[in-house]
Amino acid sequence: MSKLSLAVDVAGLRMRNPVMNAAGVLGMSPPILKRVYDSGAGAVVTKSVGPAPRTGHGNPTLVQLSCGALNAMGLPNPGADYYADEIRKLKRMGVPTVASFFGGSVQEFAEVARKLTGAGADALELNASCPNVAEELGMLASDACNVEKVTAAVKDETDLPVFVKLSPNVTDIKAVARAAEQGGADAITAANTLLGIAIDVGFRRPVLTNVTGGLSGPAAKPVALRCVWEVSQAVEVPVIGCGGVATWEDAVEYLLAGASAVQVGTAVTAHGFKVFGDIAEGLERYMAENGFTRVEEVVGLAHEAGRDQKSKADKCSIRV
Ligand code: RRO
Repeated sequence: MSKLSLAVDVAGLRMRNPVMNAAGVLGMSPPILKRVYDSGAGAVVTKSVGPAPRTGHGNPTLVQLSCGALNAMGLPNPGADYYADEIRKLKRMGVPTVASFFGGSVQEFAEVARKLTGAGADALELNASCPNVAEELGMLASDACNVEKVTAAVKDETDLPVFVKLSPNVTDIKAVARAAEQGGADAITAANTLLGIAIDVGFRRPVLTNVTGGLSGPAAKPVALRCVWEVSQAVEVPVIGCGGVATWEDAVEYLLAGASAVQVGTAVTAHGFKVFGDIAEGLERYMAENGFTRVEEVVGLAHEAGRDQKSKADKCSIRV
């Protein structure tokens, strides 16, 4: 009988287990991301970096809600050149690193991808879905044609695995996922945050300076899980689940829905760094108790039952 292993290979990124942090939550400082790795993550993901330094939106940029968090950071980052050095430091510390990035045009995406590849990242996560910017960047999320173009341009610049992170704020995420795959995406990350708003009743005005923000945490989980479910049916490449993962049960739900790995974001604020190791350990126990030896054996297992349930539900629905 083969020995149980949590190790996964997601589109060429080898990890000791399928748990990462989500881009943004813990910034990009090498010592902090090293701590994520030392706390049990299989790989780390940096905050999204762009071609030039950017301050982001003014405060307040984050609101804690009973159901999660709403952020409108506005892509603050020190620019790709500075970042490249930080990635080199992380790599010297032996941390498997996914560099998240964005651009304001096809050329900028390609240019940043080239710099991050040169810095030694293990994989790139192309952020096609920041909810907190106007201009063409904000529009990219729902434009399948541009997602394909940007992905293809990035693939021309790098031999690294490219994960394309999609937005849940679209009518048909399957179409955008297929476009990314067509452009050469090696994996799809589903999903970024949900557009939301919070209003201060005392001041009678929106809390966030940017007015709208991206909702993450428990409230986002069912939506992101549905995105993973749909995307994994629409594309051949692996899917990475992101949205409200806080426990090993959440991670297993994502695997059953079709994700090959998961990312943990908002839960780090509630549970601390130990959340990564706790999820990996819980997943290992679940696999042992249920007779699985490889993570891949769990991936997508709920789909067959889902198809049966759906066809029964469709038969029972009343036609008028
Ligand atoms: O920086 C942000 O405002 C931000 C980004 Br880049 C993103 O991808 N998702 C999000 O919720 N916030």
